[in-house]
Amino acid sequence: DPTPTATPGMRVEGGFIRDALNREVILRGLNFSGDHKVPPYFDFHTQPDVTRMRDDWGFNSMRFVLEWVALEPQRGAYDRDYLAAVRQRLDWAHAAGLHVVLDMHQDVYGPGFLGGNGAPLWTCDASRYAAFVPAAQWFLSYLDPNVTACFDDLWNTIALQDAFAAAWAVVAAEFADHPAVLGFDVLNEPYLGSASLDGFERDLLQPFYERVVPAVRAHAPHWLAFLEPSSMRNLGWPTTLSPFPFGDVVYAPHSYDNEAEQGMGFDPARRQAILDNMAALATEARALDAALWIGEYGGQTSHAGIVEYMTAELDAADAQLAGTSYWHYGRDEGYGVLHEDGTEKADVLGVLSRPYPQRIAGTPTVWSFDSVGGVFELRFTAAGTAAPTVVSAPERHYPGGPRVECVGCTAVVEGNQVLVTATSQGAPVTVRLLRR
Ligand code: 9MR
Repeated sequence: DPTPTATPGMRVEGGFIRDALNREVILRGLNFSGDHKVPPYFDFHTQPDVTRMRDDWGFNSMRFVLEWVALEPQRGAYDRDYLAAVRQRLDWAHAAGLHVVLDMHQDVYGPGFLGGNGAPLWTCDASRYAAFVPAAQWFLSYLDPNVTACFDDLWNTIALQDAFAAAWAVVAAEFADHPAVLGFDVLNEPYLGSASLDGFERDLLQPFYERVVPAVRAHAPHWLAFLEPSSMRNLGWPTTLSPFPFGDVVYAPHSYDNEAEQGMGFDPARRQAILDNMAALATEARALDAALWIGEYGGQTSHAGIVEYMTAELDAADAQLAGTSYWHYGRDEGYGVLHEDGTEKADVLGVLSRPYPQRIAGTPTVWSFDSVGGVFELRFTAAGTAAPTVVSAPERHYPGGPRVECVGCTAVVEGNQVLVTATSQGAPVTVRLLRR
């Protein structure tokens, strides 16, 4: 199997996720969100919707939104039906050959705050929910003093952190042996509450991660830890996280353009800022001895500049040899890749579904994709000649399969994948995919 999806043997080393054959693993995929945030905590997806991610679009992974409130609606009472429904979707992912990163999601703390999701009601004082006044734009609700107070409680109450870790441990015990699960994204967009910009990550978030990750790994020792910086990173503040006392860490920031997030569309003049920020994120990942994976990037698909915006994001991720997960696999007129009627948003999917190396058997130096000419090029130094390098070559860019030029290698096209074998160990390899 050229693209094994079973997780045993996956680890992080030298800035990359690596498989059991020591190949770099590059994740490209979509977020499963939308109605994952609200009861009954799943969206429209059926098994064929999962299968098409690989077959139609060439993705190899998904970030799967979990809700603490769904898992533990009452303190200490875990919802087994919820876990069973999650398992069914993990089974679909595995059958489709997709890796899954489980994400304990939250926006604006929890559903106690209108428009929020994540933490169960019992985790904060009811008076906080009652006094909350929602802001005009959902993310501005973070500034409400009651939301801040609940986050402050979380960051300063060890018993609450232990409850959060215990909930994660239930997930880990349940799915430790599930072959689709690659790892866990401890908490979506951690918000600093009233802590200082400088001190939050160092004094509160870092110890929180160092408490939760071992609790999860007590049950699922091989799960990679996908760790996000403070949500202030989205606004451009560099992270102050420092190397962790455990390994197998993937740095998991998000990449958004702030003006686009505020609903103003994307000004193509901001392309360079996306590239520069991605380079800074890669530097931060290296300092943490972590791989880099952008757990969210995405935009309102009907707003101006969406094609330029998403092209900039993927060009930037390619330049840093990073993984990505688009926000989101929804059926809506917002960020979703499908319209409300279920048809594809062809312009957006035309950008997202593009060639990338899924596995690299060697040391990658560079890859890039010219979406206008349809030319993909990957260069690497071959580690050996046994396991193939695998390149995703989506049908929409290469109808009938790509034409392949190989220097220092041989290539076989199998469906929408190209399997590349180096002719000699240590040799420089160049693979080029071209339209027929
Ligand atoms: O796209 C999502 C939007 O429809 C919701 O109203 C909002 C609040 O739940 O969340 C948006 O998704 C955000 C995600 O949860 C966190 N990172 C930024 C995403 C896009 O704004």
